[in-house]
Amino acid sequence: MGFRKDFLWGGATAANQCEGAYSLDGRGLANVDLIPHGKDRKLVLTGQRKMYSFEEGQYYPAQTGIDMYHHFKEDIALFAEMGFKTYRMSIAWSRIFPNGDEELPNEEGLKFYDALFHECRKYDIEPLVTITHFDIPMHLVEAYGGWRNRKMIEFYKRLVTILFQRYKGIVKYWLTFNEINVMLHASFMGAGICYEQGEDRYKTIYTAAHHELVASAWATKIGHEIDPGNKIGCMLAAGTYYPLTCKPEDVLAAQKAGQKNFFFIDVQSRGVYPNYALKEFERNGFVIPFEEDDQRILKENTVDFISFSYYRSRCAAHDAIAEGDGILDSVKNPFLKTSDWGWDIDPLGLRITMNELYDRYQKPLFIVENGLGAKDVPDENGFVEDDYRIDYLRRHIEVMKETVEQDGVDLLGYTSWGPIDLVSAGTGEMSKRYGFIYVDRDDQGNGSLKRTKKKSFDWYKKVIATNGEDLS
Ligand code: BGP
Repeated sequence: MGFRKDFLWGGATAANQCEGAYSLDGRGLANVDLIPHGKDRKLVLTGQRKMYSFEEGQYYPAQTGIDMYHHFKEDIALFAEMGFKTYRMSIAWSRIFPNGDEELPNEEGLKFYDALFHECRKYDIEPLVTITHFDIPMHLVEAYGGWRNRKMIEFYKRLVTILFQRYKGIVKYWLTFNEINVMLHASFMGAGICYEQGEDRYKTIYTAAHHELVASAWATKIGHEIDPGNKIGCMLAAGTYYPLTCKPEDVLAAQKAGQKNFFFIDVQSRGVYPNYALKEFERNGFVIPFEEDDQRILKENTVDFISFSYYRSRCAAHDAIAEGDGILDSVKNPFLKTSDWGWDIDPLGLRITMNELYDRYQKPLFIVENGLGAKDVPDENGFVEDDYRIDYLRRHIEVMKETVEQDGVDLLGYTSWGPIDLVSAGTGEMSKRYGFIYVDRDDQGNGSLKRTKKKSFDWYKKVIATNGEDLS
C-alpha cells in the first residue's frame, strides 16, 4: 500500500524564474526576459502589448531570477539534504541556441547543464527536464513570428536532438512543453506571439497549437530513437472544472471548459484530434494546417506519461462571468477558501483531477507542480515558520495518497512547485513565495540572495524519508 517504492519525490523550477544570468556565456535574449514586473506584465505575457526590447523604468525579474546560474551547487545540495529523488528543471532554449535558428549549438550553454546534471547525479537525484518552460529565443519571435510559423518545428527538432544526444544516459524523464494549454491565454509566454492589428487570433493560436503539437510528437519520436529508455511526457495546467450548479447548462459549460484544456493532451496522448475540437474548428472556419506526415507523426508518437500542475480546481457556469488573472479564469466557488492571491484551495479536487486524467488516458501520471504561493515573514534570525504551507502540502499529499490507495491511480512522482523561492510566472513577484528555502530577494530585485531553510524544509524531508507515510 501507499506510494510505489521508486516514487519520485522532489521539487520543480523553471529556468526563466530562477537562473538569471540572462546574457552570460553566449545566452541569447528570450521572450521571458522581456516580461516585466508590474502593471504591464499581464499585457505583455498575453501578447496584447509588444515589448521587444527593455524599456526604461521597467523592472525585468528574469534577468537575474534568484541567480541559480551561480548558486546551483548550493541549491542542489539543499535539495539533496531534503532527500530529493528527482529535480524538475527546464532548459533555457536560448542558452543552447542563442538565436534559435543556428546550425550549431552554443557549447557554453550545454556545459552549464552538464554541470547541473552532474550535480544532481552526485546525489542520486534523477533530473526531470522540461524542454521548454515558457521560453523562446527572441530572434525566433522577431524573425519568424514565434509558433505561428511552421519553421519553429524544425528549430525545435534541432534543439531536442542536441539535448537527447548530449544528455543520453544522464536524463531519462522529459517533458516537451510546460502547461501547453496556457498558450491559449498567454500567447506571448506560451507561443511567442504578439497579436497584430486585425489578426484572426483564433486562427493564429490554433495554428501555433498545431505546430507545438507536431513538434512535441517529433520530440517524442526523436527521444525514443536516440534512447529507447527515455520517458517522454506531456504537461497540462490541470484542475477540474466543476459546474456551479447541477443545472444541465452549467454541467455542459464545465465539460466544455474542461475540453478546451484537454484538447492539447488529448492529441499528445491519443495521437488524434478529438471530434469536439474538429467540430469547433469547422464552426469557426478554421482549417488545421496539416502537412504531409503530420497525422502519422502525431498518431505514432504519443507520450509515455501524463504530467500536470495542480494548484486549484475551477468552476464554470452557463451564465456567470469567470474572473481571475486572465490566464485560466474561474467562476467563484462558494465552498472554497482562497490563498493570499485568490487561488481556490481544494485538496479533494486533486483526487477528482487525478481520476479524471487517469480514466481518460490510462497512462501513468506525474504531478509536477503543486504548492502554495504565500507571503512569508522571516523572524529576526531570518527563519520562516510556514505552517500554512505545510498545511496546504500535507492536505494535498494526503489526498494524493488516498487516490493511489483507494482508486488505484498509477502515480510516478510528485514535485512541489518552487522548492526554493523564485520569481512568480504570473505576477513577476518574489513575494509570492512557494519554497522550503527562503531567498533574500524582493520584488524590485534588492536583497543578498542568501538561502535560508524554512520550517517546511524539515517537514518535507521527513515526508520523503518515510515515502509519504509521516505527514505530521
Ligand atoms: C505554473 C507555471 C509555473 C509557476 C506556477 C505558479 O503556471 O508552470 O511556472 O510559476 O504556475 O504560478 P505563479 O508563479 O504565477 O504563482
